[in-house]
Amino acid sequence: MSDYSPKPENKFTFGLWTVGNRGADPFGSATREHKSPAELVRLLGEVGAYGVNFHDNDLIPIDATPADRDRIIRDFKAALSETGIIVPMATTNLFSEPVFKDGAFTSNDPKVRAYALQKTMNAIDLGMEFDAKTYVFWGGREGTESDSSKSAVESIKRSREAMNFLCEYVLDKKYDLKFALEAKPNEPRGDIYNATTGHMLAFIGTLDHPEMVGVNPEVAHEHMSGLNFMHGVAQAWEAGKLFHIDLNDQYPGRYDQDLRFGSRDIKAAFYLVKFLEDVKYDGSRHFDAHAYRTEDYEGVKDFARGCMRTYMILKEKAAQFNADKEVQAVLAEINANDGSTDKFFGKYSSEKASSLKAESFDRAALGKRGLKYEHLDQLTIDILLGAR
Ligand code: GCO
Ligand code: MN
Ligand code: MN
Repeated sequence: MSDYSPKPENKFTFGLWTVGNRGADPFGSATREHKSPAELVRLLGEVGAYGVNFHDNDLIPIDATPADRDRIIRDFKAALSETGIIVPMATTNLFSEPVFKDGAFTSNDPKVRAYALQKTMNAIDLGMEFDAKTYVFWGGREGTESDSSKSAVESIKRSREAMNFLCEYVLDKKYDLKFALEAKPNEPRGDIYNATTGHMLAFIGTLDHPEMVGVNPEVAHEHMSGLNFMHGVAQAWEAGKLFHIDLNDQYPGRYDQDLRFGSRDIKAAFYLVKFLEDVKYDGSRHFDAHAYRTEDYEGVKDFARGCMRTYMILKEKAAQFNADKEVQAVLAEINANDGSTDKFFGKYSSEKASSLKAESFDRAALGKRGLKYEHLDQLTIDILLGAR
């Protein structure tokens, strides 16, 4: 029997808001009692997680007194040192309070935009108290229901101005911190700006300090758009921008489900895990999901253990795929190269262009070749279903 238990090197992390989710939904109130941040850290310790992430107000309630703040931080730090759990990522809640009902950095009201910047600087300081290395920006309210209300161009400019300001803040304070931007197409807004990881990658290129800023793609957010998540992750990776990742699952076309990782689309989860392991991604594997509303805290532990276990099983399956002789033989055949066209690739020259234009290709023969992808896909399915 394989060992699927989580190891520190797997860097499995959970947000306080994930295992702390109390099961409320738009139609019903909480089904689980409140647990303090310190209690949640102990729960994470029990299931074998490596790290915990938080929004400023997951840790310190927005109206906490300085004395509350000190006590919460003291208890939280004690739980961290007791369990060995670290804080790799922090973020700001720029969505719960009514003040952010029309966005934070993109609000039409300059007072709201200024307050959002102030709140974020304070939240960055809080993250640095715990030595967080990545700071996530998820603009849940940065969008519209009606496009008569806000300018889409102005909103991008405002987002850019905010990111530039906050990058300078980090540089000014000499913090060792990188930003990771998380896209989502909708929910809670009707439509959210910079809707996909691809939009975010393009946006990052327009910032004053693009080197400080990467992305935090989330499975559910790309599946909501009907996109192939692994492709977005691969593009971010290739651009050197995969700074963090949010793992969960989601049926396309439904409400934001935040399902346990790998519980819906096993095949997509497999290609994702295989990708992350093949390229040796060494950042956090953050499970941004929550237990069903039906669960008590034992069920929350089942949920958290399940996220990590499925990842570990798929990691083993990826190794099996890579070691499978038949799979590798098909891949070698698909990628065969007799070298005869090598001279046409690489840097452009006008000689190369002329010789390529003079070359003749047997288009019909090239088009007739069967590629064996059906066979390869069935081999993959056999591996996933345990039939190989
Ligand atoms: C969501 C988002 C959030 C963010 C979190 C961190 O759909 O609600 O995924 O969970 O990831 O706010 O920035
Ligand atoms: Mn989400
Ligand atoms: Mn997320």
